[in-house]
Amino acid sequence: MEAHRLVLGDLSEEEIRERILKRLEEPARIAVIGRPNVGKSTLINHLLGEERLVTSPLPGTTRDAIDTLVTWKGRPYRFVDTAGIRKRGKIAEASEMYGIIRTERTLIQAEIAVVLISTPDGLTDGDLRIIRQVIDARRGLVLVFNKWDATDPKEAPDLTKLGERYPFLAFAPVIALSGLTGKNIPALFRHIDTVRSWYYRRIGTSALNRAILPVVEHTPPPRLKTGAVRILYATQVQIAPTVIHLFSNHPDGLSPTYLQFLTRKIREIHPFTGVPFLLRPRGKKEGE
Ligand SMILES: Nc1nc2c(ncn2[C@@H]2O[C@H](COP(=O)(O)OP(=O)(O)OP(=O)(O)O)[C@@H](O)[C@H]2O)c(=O)[nH]1
Ligand SMILES: [Mg+2]
Repeated sequence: MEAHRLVLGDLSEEEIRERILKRLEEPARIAVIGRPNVGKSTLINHLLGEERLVTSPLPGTTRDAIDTLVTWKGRPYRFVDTAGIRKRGKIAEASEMYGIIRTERTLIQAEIAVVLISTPDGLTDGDLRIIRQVIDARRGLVLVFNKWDATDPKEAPDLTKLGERYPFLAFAPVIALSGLTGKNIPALFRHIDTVRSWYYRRIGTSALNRAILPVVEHTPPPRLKTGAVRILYATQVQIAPTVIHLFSNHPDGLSPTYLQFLTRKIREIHPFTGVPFLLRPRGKKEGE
């Protein structure tokens, strides 16, 4: 799944900076994904300003992923349209599986996933499954409520409440959009830029520990029967996607709940907007 990761290893700070800058000069790679018929091809068409991609009211029009290079304010963005999934009677379930595989394939090459949700349909289980795929692949995430033009303003969802209702989505920017009319497309690019800059963000070890250690001291991990679980320090070991190692005398004693709590606390200082980062416990003895 890691097509473009930057493992920091023994790289010097300067080498890390150079590699990040080189990556950021390349076109942003964006996967446009979502359930059939949510408007993926229409959005990319609008960006292109021409009818190069086939859009139609039938799900499954797009046979293969197509790359589209778009220039916005002088910067290049490569959008990948995910093929629609043909649903036909008995093969509906198989189609759904193909959808998951195709989404996964598109995600491998992408830095950022723009997940389209149909506003008139609301957030469905199918949408949530696709969003979880993005989080599992740890790609940058921008949530888009598309077809906003087709919703009665009185019925429109309150997007500022989404993170309260679904706390696991609170890290991601969410916007209203219409790929048909082009409403809010500048905001889409703004959010893509923000998420991409966090996707390539390197937080130095001392800055990271200034964010973590006071929290750990104030609210240490729950004790095990065998003794206290201590957190020694944290360090970012990978960029794109972000991986942070958390060194502890009992790495297996850190519960998912505590890791989520620490993740939330890190985000209060280093928001990693739209970036689902991984906090991975690692073993180390004190003083080692
Ligand atoms: N009102 C409105 N309709 C839209 C919008 N975007 C797409 N549509 C309509 O929704 C239908 C599906 O659009 P597509 O762009 O083909 O959707 P898709 O996600 O590419 O579909 P598949 O490739 O089949 O998965 C078409 O009838 C579009 O005209 C939008 O922003 N507003
Ligand atoms: Mg399509």
